[in-house]
Amino acid sequence: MKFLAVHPGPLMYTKIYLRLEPLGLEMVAQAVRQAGHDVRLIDLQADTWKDYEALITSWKPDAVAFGCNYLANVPEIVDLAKLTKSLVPHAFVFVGGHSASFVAQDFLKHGDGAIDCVLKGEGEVAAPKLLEAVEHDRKAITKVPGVVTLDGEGPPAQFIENLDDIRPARDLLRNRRKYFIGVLDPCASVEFARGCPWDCSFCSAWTFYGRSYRTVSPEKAVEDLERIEEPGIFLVDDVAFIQGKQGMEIGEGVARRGIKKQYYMETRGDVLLRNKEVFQFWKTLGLQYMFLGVEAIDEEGLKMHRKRISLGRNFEALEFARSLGITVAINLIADPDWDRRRFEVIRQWCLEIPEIVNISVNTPYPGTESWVTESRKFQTRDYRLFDIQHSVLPTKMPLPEFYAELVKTQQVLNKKHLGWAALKGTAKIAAGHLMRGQTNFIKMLWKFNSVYNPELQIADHQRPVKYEMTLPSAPQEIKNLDAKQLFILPAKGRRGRALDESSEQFVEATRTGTSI
Ligand code: B12
Ligand code: SF4
Repeated sequence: MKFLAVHPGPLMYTKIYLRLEPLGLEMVAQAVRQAGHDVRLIDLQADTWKDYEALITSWKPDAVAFGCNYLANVPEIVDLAKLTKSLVPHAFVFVGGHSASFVAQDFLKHGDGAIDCVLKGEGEVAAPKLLEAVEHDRKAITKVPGVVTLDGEGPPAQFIENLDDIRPARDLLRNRRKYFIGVLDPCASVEFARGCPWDCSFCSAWTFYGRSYRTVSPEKAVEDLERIEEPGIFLVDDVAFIQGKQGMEIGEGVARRGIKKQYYMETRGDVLLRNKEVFQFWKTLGLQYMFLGVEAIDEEGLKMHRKRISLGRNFEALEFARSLGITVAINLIADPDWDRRRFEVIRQWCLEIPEIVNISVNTPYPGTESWVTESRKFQTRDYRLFDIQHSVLPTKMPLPEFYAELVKTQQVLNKKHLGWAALKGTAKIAAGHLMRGQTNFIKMLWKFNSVYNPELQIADHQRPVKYEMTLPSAPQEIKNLDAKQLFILPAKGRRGRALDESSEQFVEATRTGTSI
């Protein structure tokens, strides 16, 4: 069969900092290719709708699959699916990915017949099975693990047996030079581990994978890195190097083979402190940027997000990261309840520290505990506003004032890190990029003010809403919630986590202690 995998366009705010390759979709594409199909992939972060139309009308795929990791992309994907059915009516159209898995029924409803099914969970096992059913026995579609159709749901989603079995189909992307994150330009993405053993209330990384945690073998990880041409590497793992041993083994392989790259990774403060020697080693291998999900600078905020790490430990982790001599970015979550004073405190704090600070807005997402326990009334049913740059909950200050404060805070950070200030500090890097014809990073430095603007944010709330999302019926109390109900992939308990006993104990001690 002719199979086309499609990644939707960029999100309106994050696009100025980054554009990264659709790794999950490349995994699905590779699994389908290994099953003997003719496969193509188009990424609308780097190509246009016109390119997409031209491709489907000329190539006429038999199946078209959209990847939906981000909730804000739902309306675009529904429109793309409708366009696809109108131009290639014989094509079987389906959607998968992180967010699609949590809003499968909504997708089918909005699709109005243009979306044949949603495939929940990991796509590597299910997508080839689905195509087999589409080609040979349409009735068997409802037996595919994780499938959701208007006629009913299939058996539970299925894990890929071993992450080593499939490597991403990087060769299918035609614009590889367009992928970057900050100064890592161009940049490829890699995966060393999948899932997260913690259970933060605002996050769906753990619910999607049933609180499992699996690793790629050091040999495969090193092979993957060796094949990549880009000098920058973005590690997609939710929490890098939870298991110190795996980090050391991959690092030793990288050193042995003389692989020279610059790395960006995300981790938790407590993991950084626990595995100091691993991060020190990776600094010598090219670790340049680290993102720490600090989330709050007061104990009350940390408790609210159930991060289970003390403020003291987070600050200690920041100190250690600084001592490594790498650039550290941290994330703080702004709550819609924040008033002017709170924003001011944050602004002052941000100016006192050398780190890059990213501010996101507390947003309950489908699939998270917050989604079902949040008792404040959602103010919108527009998927596009669920991008953690907008407030979907009622704000204490009038909304225009909330955005004015938010953008003022982001502007302070922008002045510190983007535009001329950044160019001064990164002039050598920028010149190097220009010489290689890489302009993604340079362009980003001046885009901030045209994108981050309180009036534009308010205007986003006033756009007509074509597809309204289903909201939770009534807030549940946390004590009555069975987190397993949120899982997409079934929980395997302890055996689902590739952690040695001491790492498992460490995770247990630092998470909230749900019984799963
Ligand atoms: C890496 C990552 C990023 C990276 C890169 C994203 C990119 N474009 O590649 C960065 C840091 C840049 C990022 C940014 C953001 N992210 Co992010 N990100 C992730 C993360 C940690 C891993 C994604 C990943 O690559 N995994 C590895 C690959 C192999 O897995 P995968 O993509 O999920 O694909 C598998 C399945 O989903 C499925 N699948 C995927 N596509 C398809 C398609 C079909 C047809 C099928 C059948 C199956 C299928 O099969 C794949 C293989 O098993 C996830 C959390 C998570 N663990 O999933 C959050 C996550 C997706 N991000 C999230 C958010 C909120 C954001 C931001 C909005 C945050 C911000 N500060 O603004 C931005 C928006 C980025 C953008 N698109 O513009 C949320 C999404 C929330 C939501 N419901 O919308 C998540 C779930 C994290 C969370 N804590 O809740 N992100
Ligand atoms: S540590 Fe918490 S926020 Fe980070 S990926 Fe795991 S569950 Fe999500």
